[in-house]
Amino acid sequence: MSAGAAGPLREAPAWGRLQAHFAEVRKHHLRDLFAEDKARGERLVADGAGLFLDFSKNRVTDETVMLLGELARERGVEERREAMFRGEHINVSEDRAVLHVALRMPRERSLIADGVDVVKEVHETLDRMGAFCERVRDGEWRGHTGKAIRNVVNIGIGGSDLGPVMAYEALRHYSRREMTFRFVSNIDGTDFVEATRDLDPQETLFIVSSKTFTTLETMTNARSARDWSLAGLGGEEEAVAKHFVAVSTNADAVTEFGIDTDNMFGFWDWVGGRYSMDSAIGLSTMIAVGPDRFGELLAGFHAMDEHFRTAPFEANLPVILGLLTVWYVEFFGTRTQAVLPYDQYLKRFPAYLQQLTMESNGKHVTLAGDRVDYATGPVYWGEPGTNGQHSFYQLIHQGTEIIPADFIGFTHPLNPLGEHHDLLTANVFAQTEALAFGKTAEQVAAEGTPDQLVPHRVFEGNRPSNTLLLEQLTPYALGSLVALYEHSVFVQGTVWSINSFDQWGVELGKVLAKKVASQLGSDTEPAQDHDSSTNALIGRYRAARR
Ligand code: G6Q
Repeated sequence: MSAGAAGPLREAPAWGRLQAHFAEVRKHHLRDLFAEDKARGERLVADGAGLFLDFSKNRVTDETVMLLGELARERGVEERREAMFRGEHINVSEDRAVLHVALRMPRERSLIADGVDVVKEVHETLDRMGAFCERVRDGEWRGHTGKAIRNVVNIGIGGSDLGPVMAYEALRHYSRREMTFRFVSNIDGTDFVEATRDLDPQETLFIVSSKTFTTLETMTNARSARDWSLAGLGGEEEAVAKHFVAVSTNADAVTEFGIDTDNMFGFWDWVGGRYSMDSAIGLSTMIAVGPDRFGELLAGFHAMDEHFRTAPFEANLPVILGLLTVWYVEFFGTRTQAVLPYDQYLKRFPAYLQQLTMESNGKHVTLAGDRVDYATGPVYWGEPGTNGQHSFYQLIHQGTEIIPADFIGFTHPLNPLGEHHDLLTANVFAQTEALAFGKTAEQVAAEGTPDQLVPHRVFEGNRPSNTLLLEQLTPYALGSLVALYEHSVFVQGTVWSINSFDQWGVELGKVLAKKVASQLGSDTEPAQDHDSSTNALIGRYRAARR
């Protein structure tokens, strides 16, 4: 079977078997599944690349796991995975290879894609990045007035922002504490103004991160940054050279902006924005934690890539995670997936995952261009625990929807402090236990609860969760965790036969605002060439601004 050539999903033999199987499984409560099978909690687990997954608290049996594996095989997950690793153009709508896995291949590897050894190019860029980062970190790279760089501001949006900011926050423990890192993404001027208000332009380096170097938000912020720098550096144009570097695939646009290509770090069209935090887009991360730690991050990514490529489906973490999502979306009709990291450093991880998952699998046509007749990517969302427990967990426990949840915990804290870590981890285990097993009316009544309150205090349970347990939030662990979700997205997208690597919905937003912007700012009355609502809103705004 050629990659992506799977037939209609509902006609897959395993799909029919899963449907019949679902009719049976849905009747079972997790309480019974655990009571009938004492080894369940030790059997329905998998580990790899430093990550342990307990998926026993899901609404599945061994047969479910086997059938989902069959479905994955029938849908061509193995073939498509190999095609991705070989550098074939599996991103069919953009006719591109999808090779983020090459970004973390070790130096001694080689991968020829479209006639070029991409691993060699990756390492050439990593070496240049490393040399530059060391100069900045050592204070050797001086600003225009001779001062060392103390502040780094990454300007980018979407894939050129969410990865860097998430990684910086996640790895803050390892970061150069005397330096300040800021991230400007929004075209709302507040973002830039607040990010720079207490910074000295003489000590500030801007990294303009944009694959295309044409994105409205980023280019607008970059121009404001240049004005801000020039104003603070005496207005000499050559000052820009010492305070701006670019990360992009568009050398012409970088030059036109006034950044010397010597100060540009490139990447390639086969790196999607949301898959780029381990490319040169991670320059701010590398300045923060240093090239060696960045190398550990890449090693974690690579370890998960290898696990994904080689582990049998039944023991393959991204395959299991991706297939469980398919199982809930298609058969239980769930529409959202919570991700709940019990680590404060991972506070931006859910936001990062939102882009990775929803921009990848928020699609309604198949690779062949037909409208799907099944649901695709769910909404991913979340907040760090335990904070979320004091707000939205109510709905996960007692709402009318089933919300599968991934709990992420670590055995070793980065900041040991009294009992904090045991208490934090106790909450992970207690929450998943409560979600799975709930509390019956009899149990509630036996606690002496007045009759009229019993229904309010019953927890039905039977709510699914995964527990991901890692040793410590190291750069390696972060890489492995991100790659886990990248490949889980791949598995889902392949089963659904959609292209997880294009983003036409996001492209639309990039052009829509341009016309309206010219109408908001024009001196003459603009043509009323929108619908009545949009025309009236433009008129109201113009009147208010007059
Ligand atoms: C990512 C998306 C999108 C993109 C931004 C920024 O997969 O395509 O989020 O990263 O729109 O694009 P540039 O890097 O080209 O500025």
